[in-house]
Amino acid sequence: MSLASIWNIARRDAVMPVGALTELLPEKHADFILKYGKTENLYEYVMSEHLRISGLYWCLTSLDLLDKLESADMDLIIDVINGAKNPDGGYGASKGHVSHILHTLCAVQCLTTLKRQDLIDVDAVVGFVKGLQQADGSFYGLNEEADNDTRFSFCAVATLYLLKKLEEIDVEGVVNYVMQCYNFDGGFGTYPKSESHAGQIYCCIGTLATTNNLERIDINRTARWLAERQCPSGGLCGRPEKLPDVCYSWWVLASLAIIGKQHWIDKETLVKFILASQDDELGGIADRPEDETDPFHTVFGLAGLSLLGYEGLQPIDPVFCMTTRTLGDLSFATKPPE
Ligand code: 3PZ
Ligand code: ZN
Repeated sequence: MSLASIWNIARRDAVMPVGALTELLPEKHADFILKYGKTENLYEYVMSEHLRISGLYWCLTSLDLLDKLESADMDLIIDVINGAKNPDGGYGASKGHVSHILHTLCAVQCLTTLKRQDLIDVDAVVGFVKGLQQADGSFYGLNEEADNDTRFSFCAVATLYLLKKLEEIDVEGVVNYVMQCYNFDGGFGTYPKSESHAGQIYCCIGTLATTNNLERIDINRTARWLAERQCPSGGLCGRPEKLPDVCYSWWVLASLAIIGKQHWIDKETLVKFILASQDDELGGIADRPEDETDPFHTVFGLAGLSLLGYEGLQPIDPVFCMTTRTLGDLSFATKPPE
């Protein structure tokens, strides 16, 4: 017996339930998503107000993946998004909330998916995003809060890319800041010198891909860090010693797909892990088997299955987590690998 296999026994992992689901339940997931927006349940209402625009993005992209976009209530969604628009050019989580780069990206993603980019005041959004860039190239998430997290660099770059306005910011500055967060282990952290984390790696690789700078990293070293996140259950985790989670199957797998190394993880066991995280009664996908489902893990579970070539789902773009059909010529994706 090798030391590596002893280590694997001791490793933290999820338990795969006996009799777990092995087929996708697309109709259940469409029902779950469509019902979610309508529930007046207090907990969901409170959560959804602070997350409303990103929640809409998770729901709309789930429906787009399931080819059920036409069942969404377009007029209501557009009202909610327009209501979240602020005079500074950005979008808040919902009406009356301050503008944030994450919700601004989600608003642009939703309106792109609905083919209503015409509702965006492009110059105003560009002005808001430009105003968040700092002298070192990094981005704040919102005005008046000094936090230059690399996630905000990606949100800024992705927002402008989708509006074909990338040249409006200091792109070389963004890339230099992201490269300051590149670690010796091949990963990326939140700030210069901070620990590698899969969510941050996705954002930094997405930033490099969108700006055509992937050659700045050692692809094999980064792919190795990512591939090591697969647990024996098949699920992927976000950092060493953490439990696998369906949303990390997206952050890790999409990062590998962007750098052309998706085949470094075991496809069959990952598909099984995601399918086992479905709820066959309520619909939706959870972070791991037998947990409660939510729209966030539903969209990233479906998107992961789509990247893995699971049949019956629309092809997904690994950088933007939007369907390639929606993105058209804005998409980075090629065909899913066999
Ligand atoms: C979840 N947010 O801060 S959150 C999110 N998490 O807004 C949405 N995997 O408690 C939902 N964990 C569920 N629907 C969870 C979005 C987090 C991520 C928490 C999570 C996911 C494990 C613990 C951060 C893009 C945007 C935001 C995030 C990541 C990527 C929560 C806890 C946190 C949040 C929302 C609800 C249910 C849903
Ligand atoms: Zn998760």
